[in-house]
Amino acid sequence: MTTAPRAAKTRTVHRTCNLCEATCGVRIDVEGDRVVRVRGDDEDPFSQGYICPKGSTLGALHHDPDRLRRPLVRRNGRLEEASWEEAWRAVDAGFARVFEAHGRSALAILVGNPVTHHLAPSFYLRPLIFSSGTRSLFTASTVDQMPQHVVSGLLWGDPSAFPIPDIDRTDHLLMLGANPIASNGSLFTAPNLPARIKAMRPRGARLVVVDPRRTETAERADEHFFIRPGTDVFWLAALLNVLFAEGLVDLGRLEPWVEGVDEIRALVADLTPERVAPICGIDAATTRREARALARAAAAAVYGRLGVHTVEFGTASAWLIACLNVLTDNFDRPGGVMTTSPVASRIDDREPGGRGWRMGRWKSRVSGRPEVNGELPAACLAEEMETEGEGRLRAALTIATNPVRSYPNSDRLDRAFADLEFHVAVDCYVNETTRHADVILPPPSALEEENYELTFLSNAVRSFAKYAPPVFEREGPADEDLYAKLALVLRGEGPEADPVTLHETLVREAVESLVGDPSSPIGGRDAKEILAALEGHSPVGKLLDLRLRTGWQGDLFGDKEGGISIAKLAEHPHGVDLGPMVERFPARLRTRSGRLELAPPELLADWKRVRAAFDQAVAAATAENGGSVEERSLRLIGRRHVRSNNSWMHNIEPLVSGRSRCTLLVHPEDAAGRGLVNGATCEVRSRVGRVRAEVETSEAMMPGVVSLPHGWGHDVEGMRMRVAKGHPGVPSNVLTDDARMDLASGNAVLNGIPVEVVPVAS
Ligand SMILES: Nc1nc2c(c(=O)[nH]1)N[C@H]1C(S)=C(S)[C@@H](COP(=O)(O)OP(=O)(O)OC[C@H]3O[C@@H](n4cnc5c(=O)[nH]c(N)nc54)[C@H](O)[C@@H]3O)O[C@H]1N2
Ligand SMILES: Nc1nc2c(c(=O)[nH]1)N[C@H]1C(S)=C(S)[C@@H](COP(=O)(O)OP(=O)(O)OC[C@H]3O[C@@H](n4cnc5c(=O)[nH]c(N)nc54)[C@H](O)[C@@H]3O)O[C@H]1N2
Ligand code: SF4
Ligand SMILES: [Mo]
Repeated sequence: MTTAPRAAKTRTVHRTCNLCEATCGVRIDVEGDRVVRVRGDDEDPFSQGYICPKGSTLGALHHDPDRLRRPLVRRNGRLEEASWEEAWRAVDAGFARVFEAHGRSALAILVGNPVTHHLAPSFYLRPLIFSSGTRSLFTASTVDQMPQHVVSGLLWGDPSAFPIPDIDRTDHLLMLGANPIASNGSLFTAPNLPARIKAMRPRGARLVVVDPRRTETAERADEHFFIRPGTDVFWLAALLNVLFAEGLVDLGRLEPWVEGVDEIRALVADLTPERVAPICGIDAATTRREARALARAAAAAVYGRLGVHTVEFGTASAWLIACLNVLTDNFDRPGGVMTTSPVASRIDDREPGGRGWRMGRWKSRVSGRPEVNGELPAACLAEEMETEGEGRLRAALTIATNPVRSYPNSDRLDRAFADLEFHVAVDCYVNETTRHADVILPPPSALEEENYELTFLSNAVRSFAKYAPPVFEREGPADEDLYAKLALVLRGEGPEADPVTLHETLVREAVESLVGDPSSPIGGRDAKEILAALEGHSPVGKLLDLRLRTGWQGDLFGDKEGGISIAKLAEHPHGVDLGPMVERFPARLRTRSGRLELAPPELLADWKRVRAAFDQAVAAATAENGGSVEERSLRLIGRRHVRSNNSWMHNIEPLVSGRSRCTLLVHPEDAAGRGLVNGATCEVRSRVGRVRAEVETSEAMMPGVVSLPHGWGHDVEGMRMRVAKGHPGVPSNVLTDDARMDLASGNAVLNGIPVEVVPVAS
């Protein structure tokens, strides 16, 4: 045994946890090549020492023996370890075969959630997709937040400018369909939300939560209202109705810039709190009180997230939420909702106006669904794989995604994957999806990479920057080498192609475009000088440094003393805080009109669908038989738990130990009416599938609503995740229906699924 004195070998590093959107600072104690302890970083000014149970397992993830370190290649039907050379030859040959037989449009590229937590994909995915020549791109966005992209794109012309609730300064936060105590926030990066929420009450601010389950967040709120799943859009309309009816509309500073107020008034004119009450389950007096509270608060924010986006009227809901914020003078105002000013971005606000934003530049082959942000709906993937004809998807490149657990109607998708001719996965596990792959290329572990949460620091309530170098030496290629090589192989340059060629091109092009742009802060400078200043960094390091140094807080390569660069951030291992969100409108408007378009034609057109559903719901509610069978069925929603992360962290023992969390929550009255017993097994049936789950009766559920978490169901042939297999749970997306969609954005419907629940005889 070589047990040197502990103190001599221990080092402590600081970085940002990359597991969810919260960007918590962590302190990692390392001995040799082992992580011995992960704690919250008390000196991180943004997260202030907070850490959740997932963050503490960063070491366990790195050391997980099931995490892939070498490529796997299918030989005689079985995935076996191979050299990188062999893996690249197999990738090249497989793609070439498919392209020759069916053309490039036969390839689907699927991108999942974890890519947003790594630097390389931020810079390399776009060239990779471009090299592939396919338009069949699917990402987690259409099982998540696509409605918000559409609303941001159409209303203010920038699909990635999200309205972020300014939690630290608000007086009233109305939160719908979000449970940040479990999720730690989404499109709302604010580490340590438990403390931020707790800080509201002492300063007299109120938190109101609207959710069909009395969640962990609802428990901490001043008020909680149950709402029937999928009906938020009607309730939001009723809030707007009250604002108009009671003369509470106030556009404030942005008044000269807002278009479409009369259209919104007309839209909601007959949707009174009284009319929507029986549909939503929120009584009229409460609705009126809440509308007045929003209008009267010194600063209020309305925030809706997953539970209002992943429903049939996700876009309409996101739209009305934006309208509420604008019409109560709470848009782009401290304490309301604001857009962010990320350190790694320029602030190009000169004057309102721009090229606008549009969707539908191409359509999906089978159902004709429009692209949004260059993507097709996840809910269309299976039909695109199954349906014969020109353009049928026959191959897949899956990158950090587990669609067989994350997408709706997942059993159908499982079969479609099994039937593909070729599948390459970039993934660290052999899981429900990657077990179908012909080649799996493992990425480096997060601790082997540089760390800057580029995506989520762009959605943060404060302008914050934090950079950390890798903790450990890499065992395999860098993430950017992997993406660059994939791009080159897809382009047809063969398995020997050298990624360095793409690295150099990307950096050179990025520099040239900035120095060639007179409006850029380094416009007119010498490209050679800038390139020389970036030397010494890795390829992604160069691209990041360029973004930081030309950002609004950047050092402009010597022109601004004390400005931000990687070198500067290296002097501040706990991060640099540059203040709260700031007002950016009207200058930030990028619509063609240069106005804030509250009533864009695309959304007015979609409203017909909303109205039809409302009229139908009213008819059903007043029908003597109590409505159609569908109306009487239970509605299934999901839920998150702080020890889970979508589908992939169940292989870490401390996160799954103890009682199974994958239970069907049922209100005791619903249970009694159906003979369901706490702890017993039931069968949950939907239009597309059925699963067996353990019943857990809970008063926290709204009657008529049941809840099953997603991301479970690990007991399948061919998976190589030993811990997860011992805690399998059941897959909820077997029940979600790919025929339902938020048609305005293509987003999948994952909440409010009609289900029947019956006891299973033991
Ligand atoms: N019913 C229901 N379904 C849902 C949801 C829901 O609430 N209810 N939520 C939806 C949402 S919000 C989302 S974002 C999606 C998520 O959908 P996905 O992104 O498809 O799913 P994840 O479970 O995050 O799977 C991540 C995959 O990346 C791999 N991975 C982990 N780290 C890395 C890495 O560093 N590099 C690479 N290359 N791979 C890595 C994991 O092994 C896993 O295969 O699921 C959606 N599906
Ligand atoms: N611990 C943990 N953290 C995570 C994740 C995780 O899996 N685990 N996933 C990450 C990802 S990818 C994302 S996108 C975020 C999501 O983060 P959040 O947006 O906070 O999502 P959830 O925690 O799923 O909360 C959604 C809430 O919507 C409610 N809901 C369902 N249907 C409706 C409805 O029709 N109306 C209303 N008003 N409410 C409804 C549900 O009961 C649930 O409480 O979390 C991220 N953080
Ligand atoms: S809340 Fe998110 S970022 Fe913070 S420690 Fe947990 S997983 Fe990591
Ligand atoms: Mo997500």
